[in-house]
Amino acid sequence: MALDPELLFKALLGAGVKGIAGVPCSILNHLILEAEASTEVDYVAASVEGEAVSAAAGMWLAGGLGAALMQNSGLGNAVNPLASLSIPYEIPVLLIVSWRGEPGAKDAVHHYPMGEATPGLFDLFGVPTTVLREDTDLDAAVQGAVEYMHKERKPAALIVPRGVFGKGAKAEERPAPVLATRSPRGSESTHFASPGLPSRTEVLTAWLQHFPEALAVSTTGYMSREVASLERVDRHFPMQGSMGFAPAIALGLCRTLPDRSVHVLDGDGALIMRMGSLATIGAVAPKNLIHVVVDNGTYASTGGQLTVSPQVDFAGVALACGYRSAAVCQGASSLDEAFRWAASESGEGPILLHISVDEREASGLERPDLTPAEIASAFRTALTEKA
Ligand SMILES: Cc1ncc(C[n+]2csc(CCOP(=O)(O)OP(=O)(O)O)c2C)c(N)n1
Repeated sequence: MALDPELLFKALLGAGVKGIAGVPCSILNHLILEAEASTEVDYVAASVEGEAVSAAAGMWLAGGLGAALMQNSGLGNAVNPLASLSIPYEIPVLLIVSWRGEPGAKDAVHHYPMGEATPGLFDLFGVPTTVLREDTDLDAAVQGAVEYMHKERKPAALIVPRGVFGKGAKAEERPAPVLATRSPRGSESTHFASPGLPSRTEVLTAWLQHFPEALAVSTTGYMSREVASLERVDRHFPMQGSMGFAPAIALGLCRTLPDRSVHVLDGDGALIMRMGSLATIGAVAPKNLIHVVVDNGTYASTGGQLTVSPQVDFAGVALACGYRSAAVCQGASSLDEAFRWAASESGEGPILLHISVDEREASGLERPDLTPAEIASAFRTALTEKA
């Protein structure tokens, strides 16, 4: 007899899963409908599978427990945050992955290569898997995976083959998308301008003065090194790895801690890599998110190669995606005014502040002394103690 997706959903709730972020697969449709309809779990429709893993990681960092749901076709999109965030930072994330193209089972031809590779991919990264079959005890499977995750502080995966789930009760209940309410807001950003651009150091120094108590996630590369060198506090998460997914981690924090103001310190290269996060954040619209983009027009951390950011109006894109307000700051002596604006808008987010900087770099930025796992632990403790 087929498994009931509602029972899997209940097993997830019973094991303490508080949030799910995912990209759909038809095999997981009923589980998603359960999650969307439930008030007991927070469901985030992610733009890409790596964003789902990163948002679920953010949920754990904020003291909760998150699951990332995806089709195995999207495993490739999830590998980077799995390999460079969840595993090295020891952030448990429950992966719920459908299994298209399972060897020996009938499926569309384009699913077979990934279907064959799927168990091996998890093995490569040392992620234990449980394949759900029709006779699986769902409570035991989910509990087992979650206990392992808590004990080992590692991700674990539930693999869902085609056909094991019957039709759930919620299939007809999803509300229709409300396309008629869309309104383009691309031209409403605020501008702060003055001669001469600041350096990243000047931006971060001003940011620390304006937001001395902020919780923050900073992006891969020099940004995280520089924040940590200016002020190393546990409520900053100087992320390395998972390039482009600092906003997704912050989204997970925002959903779990809706009363805390959460800042993202992003780079132009990183944001361009994962622009879909603007759409996800715009739709979820966390009021407590402040997204600061420090734009030097380059990938400074890898030697200063040019990005395509001069063509990109990040504030306009953010507004068009549903951010509540956005501003552009071009000028060293406009920084204070821009951060005062951000402070005045905080609580009415998501907001984005796009700051142009020149290419001056601080010298001798060291990597943090702590291991990634120690940084993640300290961050989680700082957030949960004060929440
Ligand atoms: C997925 C991935 N691709 C590439 C890299 C290498 N990398 C690390 S930092 C970085 C540049 C980031 O550029 P940006 O976000 O503009 O910040 P900046 O270095 O200019 O401060 C790159 C390409 C990486 N770590 N991960």
